[in-house]
Amino acid sequence: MSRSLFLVLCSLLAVLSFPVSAAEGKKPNVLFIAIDDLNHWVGHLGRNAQTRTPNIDRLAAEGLSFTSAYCTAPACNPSRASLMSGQRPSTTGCYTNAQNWRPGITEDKLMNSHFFRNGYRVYGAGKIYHGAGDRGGDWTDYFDGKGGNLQIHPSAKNDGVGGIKFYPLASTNEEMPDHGVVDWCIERMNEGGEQPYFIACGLVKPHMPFSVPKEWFDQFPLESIELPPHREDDLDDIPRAGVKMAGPDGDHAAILKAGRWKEAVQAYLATIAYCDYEIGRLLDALDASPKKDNTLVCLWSDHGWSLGEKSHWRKFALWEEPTRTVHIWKVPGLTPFGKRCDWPVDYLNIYPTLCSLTGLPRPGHVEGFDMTPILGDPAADWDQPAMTTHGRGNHSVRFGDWRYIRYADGGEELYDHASDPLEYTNLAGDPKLAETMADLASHLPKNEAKDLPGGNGNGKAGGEGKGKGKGKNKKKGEE
Ligand SMILES: [Ca+2]
Repeated sequence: MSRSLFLVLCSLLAVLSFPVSAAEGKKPNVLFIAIDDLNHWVGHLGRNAQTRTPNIDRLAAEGLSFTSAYCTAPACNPSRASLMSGQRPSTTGCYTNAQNWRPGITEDKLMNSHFFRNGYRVYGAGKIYHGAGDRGGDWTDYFDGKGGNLQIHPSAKNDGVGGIKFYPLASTNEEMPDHGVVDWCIERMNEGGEQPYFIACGLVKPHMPFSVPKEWFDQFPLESIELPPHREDDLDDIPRAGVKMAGPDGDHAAILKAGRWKEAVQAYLATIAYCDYEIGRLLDALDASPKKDNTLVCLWSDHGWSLGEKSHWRKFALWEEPTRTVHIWKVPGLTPFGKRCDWPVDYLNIYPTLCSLTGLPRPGHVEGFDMTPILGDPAADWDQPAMTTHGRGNHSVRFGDWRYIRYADGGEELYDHASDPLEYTNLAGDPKLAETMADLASHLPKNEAKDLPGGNGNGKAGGEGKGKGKGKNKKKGEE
């Protein structure tokens, strides 16, 4: 055999044996894409027929997309602190945006610290943790991606309705903060060197304000916009604590009064389309990279978003819209092309799965489950529930066809996704389903960590302030 043929065969074997090669010291690179406030409105999930996400759909076509992926907390700060530490909010006490997670989570426990201490070049950009400039743990380098002054387009009526902010920009794509974040990540991706990389690229769109260059709004003419499916009486069968989370007298009443529901939907779709464009630039760069075949991609968004379903807006609740997200893995040599996995999963599984795929030791504090078997075969057995917590004592369990919600005051909801995917009919009062509810409830956390300082964790208040924790500011200063 000629030497060159031998080398070709060797390199072919190395590619084919990935991710097994991780155990042999040739660790894969990790491209970790974090999106902010993107719910399940991506093309390939089919929940919203008008959304345009060709690049996210392309990644799904090249890998495995979870159709029932859920955040562990429906707010930026607790969701990200949980995902990056591998611990539930009920373990750490970080339940709200107003809390600093640090008293509850030591920085050596963070995923980026773990990769850094195990030989990776760990790069972060944009929003990985909550809050501008918050970059917990160890990083090789970090780019905060602060943008310049963005200009509102003259055609904008104003900046939105109350706390729901939406308007087109006169600025260009290149002036958007996410653009700089993606540019910086592409530069890191193209650096030489043998040391594997972990690039955490944190985009801040489609988070509010739903404001992107006007060209993106123009792709979604207002007269074509359809409202998301909803029922005006949907809250009638929901317990008091759930109605309080929905807050129908707040954002939704204001949007209805202003008559601008469709404009808000248009703006969210425009902002999603812009976000997808930036992700496309990142994926194009990876495709052109010589490290493409030894780089795994993990894409997630920190939680979902409601746009008027259950008379609710934003995240901060336990139903399908605020908790369900887009979650895609592309692992060369492991994930099948273009497959879907319908098992409910939550983001606690990301940390242990990344450890497994890269051959890193799994730290003892990490909760959650290694998803490697279902990444390779989405039909393989999986018997773990997905769980979401919003404020101390309020939880949602997704398991099989069911969603079970229990609030801190004992209020309950039960939905059968096989017959009611939009969660219109609360079955919690049906005595025939008492055993089902008890089974689902058995998965709830046995301990509820006390709230960390800085914010009321009962789900009623302090969820959105920037460290102020004042209940009266509930809908202000969202981040
Ligand atoms: Ca209902």
